[in-house]
Amino acid sequence: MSEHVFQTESVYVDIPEQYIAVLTVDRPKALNALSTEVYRQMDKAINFIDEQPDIRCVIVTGGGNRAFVAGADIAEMSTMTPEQANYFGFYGNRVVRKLDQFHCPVIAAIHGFCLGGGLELALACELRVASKQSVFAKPEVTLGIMPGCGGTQRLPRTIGVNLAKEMIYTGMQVDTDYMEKHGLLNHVYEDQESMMEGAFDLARKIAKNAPLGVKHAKDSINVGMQIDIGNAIRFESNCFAQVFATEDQTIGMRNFLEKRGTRKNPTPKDPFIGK
Ligand code: CO8
Repeated sequence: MSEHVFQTESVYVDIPEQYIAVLTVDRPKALNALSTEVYRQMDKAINFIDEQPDIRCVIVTGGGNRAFVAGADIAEMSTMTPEQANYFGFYGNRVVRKLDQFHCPVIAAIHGFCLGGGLELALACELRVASKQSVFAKPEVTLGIMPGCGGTQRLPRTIGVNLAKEMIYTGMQVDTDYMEKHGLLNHVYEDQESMMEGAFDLARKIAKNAPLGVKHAKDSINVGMQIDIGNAIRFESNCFAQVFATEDQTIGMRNFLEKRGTRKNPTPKDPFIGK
C-alpha cells in the first residue's frame, strides 16, 4: 500500500510531486458520500495541506472508480433535526469554503457520480476537469430537502440562473457533455486515467508560475466578482501593486529582459521562489 502523507479513515492526502497536493475522499462503501465525520476529516486534510511549504495547486478527487462524491450522507441526514441540519450545513459550508478561499488554486478532478453535496464540493473548487463517464445532478428536492452546501449560490453563478434552477427544481441528471457546454468544466477527458493526467497537467501549468501573482489574481477575481465594477477595479489595482513587493516580480521580469530560455539565449529561466 502506498504511503500517504496524511490519512484518516475516509480522506487522504498525497504530494506526488513538488508543489502539488492531492486530496482524495475515499469512502467506497458509500460512493464517497459526505457525512459530518467525512467533512471533519476533509477539514483536517485541508489544514494539513495549508501547513505544507510551497503547495501551489491542490487537486480534489474521489477514491475508487465509481464516484467523485455521490452527495451528502443520506443515512445520516435521514434522522437529523432542524438544529442538527443547521450544524451540518454550517460545518460543511465552513469546510468547502476553505477550498474556495485556499491560498492557491484548487482543481476538482471528477469521475463518476458527482451529485448533490458532491457537486457542491466541485463547485467550491475553482477549476474542474471530468471524465466522460461522469454524471451530475442536484437531486436534493427528490429526497424532500434542498441544496445546503452552497449549491443554490455557486451553481447559478457558474452555469447561469436558468439552467441552475432547472437542475435544482427537477433533480435531473446530466452528463459531462452537458456540463462542459454550460461552463462547469474546464476540460473533459475520455476516461478516469486521462482525466487525472489532465488535472496534473493543469496543476503543473499553474505551479510553474509566480505563486503570489496567482494568489493575488485569485483574490482579485473572487472578491471582484462579488462587488461593483468600480470597487473591483480599485481592489485589482491594490493587488497589482502588492505583487511588485515580491522577489518573483524581479525574477520574472529579469528572465524576460535577459531573454532567457530563448533560441538566442538558452540560459534557463530562474524559477519562481514564492516570495
Ligand atoms: N449517502 C449515503 N450512502 C450512499 C449515498 C449517499 N449520498 N450514495 C450512495 N450511497 C451508498 C448506497 O446506500 C449503497 O450502500 P449499500 O451498499 O450499503 O446499500 C452504496 O453507496 C452503493 O450505492 P448503490 O447500491 O445505490 O449504487 P448504484 O450503482 O445502484 O446507484 C447512485 C448509484 C445512483 C449514485 C445511488 O447510490 C444514489 O442515487 N445515491 C444517492 C445520490 C443522491 O441523491 N445524492 C444527493 C444526496 S442529498 C445531498 O447531497 C444534500 C447536500 C446538502 C449538504 C448540506 C450539508 C453540508
